[in-house]
Amino acid sequence: MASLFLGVGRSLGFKVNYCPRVLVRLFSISKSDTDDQITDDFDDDFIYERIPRTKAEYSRRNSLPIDQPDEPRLNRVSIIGLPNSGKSTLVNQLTGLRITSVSRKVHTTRKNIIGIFNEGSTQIELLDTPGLVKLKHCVDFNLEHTLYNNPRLSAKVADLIAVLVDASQKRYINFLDYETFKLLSKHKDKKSILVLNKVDRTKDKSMLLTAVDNLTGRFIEGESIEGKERKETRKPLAKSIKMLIEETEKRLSQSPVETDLPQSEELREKLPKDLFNLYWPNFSKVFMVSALTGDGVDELKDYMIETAKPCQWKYNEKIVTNQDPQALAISIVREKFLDHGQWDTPYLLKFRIVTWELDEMKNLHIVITALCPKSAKMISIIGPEGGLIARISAEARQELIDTFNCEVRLKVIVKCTERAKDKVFDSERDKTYISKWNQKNADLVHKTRGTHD
Ligand SMILES: Nc1nc2c(ncn2[C@@H]2O[C@H](COP(=O)(O)OP(=O)(O)O)[C@@H](O)[C@H]2O)c(=O)[nH]1
Ligand SMILES: [Mg+2]
Repeated sequence: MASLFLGVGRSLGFKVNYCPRVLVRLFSISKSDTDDQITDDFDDDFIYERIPRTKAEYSRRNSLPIDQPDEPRLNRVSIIGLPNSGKSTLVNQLTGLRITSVSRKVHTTRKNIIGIFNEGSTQIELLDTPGLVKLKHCVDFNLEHTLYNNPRLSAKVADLIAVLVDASQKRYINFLDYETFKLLSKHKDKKSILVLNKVDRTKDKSMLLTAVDNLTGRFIEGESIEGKERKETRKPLAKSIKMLIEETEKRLSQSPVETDLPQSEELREKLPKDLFNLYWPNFSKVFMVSALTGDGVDELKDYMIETAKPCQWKYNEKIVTNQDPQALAISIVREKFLDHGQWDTPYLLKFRIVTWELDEMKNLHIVITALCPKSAKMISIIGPEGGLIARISAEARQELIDTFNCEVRLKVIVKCTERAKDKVFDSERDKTYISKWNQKNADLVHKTRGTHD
């Protein structure tokens, strides 16, 4: 089997590091291999500070009773914002753990992910959400419904809505986007805060003040911002914005998926010419942070703790996330494919855990397959001579080490699921290409450097 694999690898011109023992193990995977090999380190003293390493440990933590502290307090914080504004980075920074995936590409977070941290008798539940997009966007790009529903769902259950804006991008700091405005209108009685993120990338700090003015309309909790030099230029709470909020609420009550700006003739006359001049006058507070470096994040954290309401805790103190370790590992590998892959190719991939073992030395052995439905895309996933997949694997392995706080041996297998007969060939090049990929067991196995058995 190993030689067959190597033959295929060589015929495709890829450099494949291999070790016969690994391949034998790889090709003789049985169902029991996919279960966690339970080495129960559940009683470790460090258990609070890290993410569970096995599904068994994850389930056991979840089944623990919740010990309520004296005078417990809880704050459920929904973190919403446009794709790439840094929501997941912020959740990781606030929890001090690598709970959720971060990537330069959009739509890395596909559904709500919960991160939890406790401070004294206060529990903070952070809801990391997919980027806010219009329904039309989800339909056009055939995205999962969770991308549309989940941010809206999280705002519904939250005590505090934190709107994250990428302050390093001029186009985001001039006005609030309508999807955010709509969500805030729908929950206008809830506490909300504005968080300007990526301040480390903003060289011109006056831009940040302009952003605050533009996004709040110079209003905090509906009141004008007081300030000597600001007073002169302060604009009154525009009637048009009040009307727009009312109109938006009315339309949302009729149809919760309404996505366009209100277009009624009467309203259009009264609204500013530039309908995109939106702001939210009811933010309780504005924060300027760098989720990446941690600048300003402590102030935000303190605010979340201060505004927590007396309420029973929802989770046992040992629980840090609702993500099971295998889902987390998949999201890390996907994130690396997204970071390095071309165009939309990485979005086509489906991931499966083939092996997940925690050995007695507390090393994790993970094998993940990436299933690619299109043979023509394989080359852009693997890269010339397998260079890209090597980089992806190495980076994913490092992230996994940081996440699980232990040594990780990772193998990533890219497998093409397209069958030749399903494909209409349109060129000689395609024919040879596909036939190569459809040879029996034409999986490309990449063994991450440093993982030789
Ligand atoms: N320079 C800088 N980059 C950031 C900051 N926060 C997030 N990023 C980067 O922005 C990109 C998107 O971040 P991510 O957390 O995935 O955004 P999300 O889509 O809103 O969850 C990633 O490349 C992050 O490293 C920040 O404060 N400063
Ligand atoms: Mg995200």
